[in-house]
Amino acid sequence: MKIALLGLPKSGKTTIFNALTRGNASTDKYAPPAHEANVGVVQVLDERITRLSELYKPKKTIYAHIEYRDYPGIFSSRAENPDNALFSDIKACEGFALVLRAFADEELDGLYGPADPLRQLGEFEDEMIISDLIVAEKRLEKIELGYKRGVKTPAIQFEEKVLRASCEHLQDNLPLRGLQLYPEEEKVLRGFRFFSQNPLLVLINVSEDEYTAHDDLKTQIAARGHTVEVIAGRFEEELSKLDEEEAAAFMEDMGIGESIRDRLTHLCYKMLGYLSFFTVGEDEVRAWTITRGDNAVTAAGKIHSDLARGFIRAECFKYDDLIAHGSEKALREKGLFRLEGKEYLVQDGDIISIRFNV
Ligand SMILES: Nc1nc2c(ncn2[C@@H]2O[C@H](COP(=O)(O)OP(=O)(O)OP(=O)(O)O)[C@@H](O)[C@H]2O)c(=O)[nH]1
Ligand SMILES: [Mg+2]
Repeated sequence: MKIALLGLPKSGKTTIFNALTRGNASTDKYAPPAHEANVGVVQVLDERITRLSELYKPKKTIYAHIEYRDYPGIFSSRAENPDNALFSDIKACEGFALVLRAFADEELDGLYGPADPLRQLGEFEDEMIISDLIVAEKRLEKIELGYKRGVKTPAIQFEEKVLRASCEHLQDNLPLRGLQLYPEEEKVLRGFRFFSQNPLLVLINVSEDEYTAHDDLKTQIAARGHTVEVIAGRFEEELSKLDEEEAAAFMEDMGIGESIRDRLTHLCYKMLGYLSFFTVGEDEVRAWTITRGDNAVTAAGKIHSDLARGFIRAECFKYDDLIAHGSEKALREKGLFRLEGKEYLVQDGDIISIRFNV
């Protein structure tokens, strides 16, 4: 899973990136925008995989992972010419985490205006909407040109209709994620990977002494349909440099229950509607990520395209049942070992083995 860390200049993206990845990327206050993203990978330390690995003692244990991509602050009306190469890089990410600066800093306030998270959120959404509008209008111009040359198919006309509706919506300054679409329309738009179609995980970056002072803001941002979390960025960056025991003591003082890595993992899964299923065996215990509502064939395809192509059945049992009853044998005896067909909707915590024939 690729998550883009986005936000206005100097909102604390790299600070949070360092906290997440235990990295050491520069957070120089005066550095000009970088030209590429900092990239770091964080394991999803799902304790269910750890337990399964203890049970099956496989040769390999593979956790899921999240790749965080920390982009320079290019989404601002003040930003100099945005870098188009970065735009397509960002669009390849599955989820967007937007960092808002809520900590005061005399110099940053002077350069970028006071830390006003709601204004930043508005500005960011506006920039996304404008970028999308430019892309949609360019495509419409091309379609028009095609019509003049006699290129007019039902598919292109359908695309035009969907794009016109999208443009109207964007011109009202509304993000595309709020546009009601039929699945076929959705399919047309998906190809463009419009920015404003993505859900946002909003991270309110506060200073340590204001960690608990932002409940109202959190509620307001959540009311706009975003997933939201308050993060004391610089504090978390410092925590990431400590050993676990030391960090735990500081976290307790602050009332932080889980590491920033674990908190963001849960939030990203929630925002994207992702869930985990597992495969187990002597060779490998492994976590796989799919979207809620995906069926057994889609799950099979994650493992290997042959498994989806030649899918016969999914042998399936629940992680919780395995832990409760101790072994696959006990599950079979209790009738908790199921055979599921193509349409079965995979559940979080399913342990699956695909029967297939190609
Ligand atoms: N007080 C305080 N300062 C912070 C916090 N987070 C970041 N900073 C400071 O803000 C400045 C900018 O932080 P960065 O993490 O580099 O911000 P950025 O969003 O990556 O900046 P660009 O990539 O240049 O847009 C640095 O001087 C950080 O030390 C925070 O939570 N509290
Ligand atoms: Mg940065």
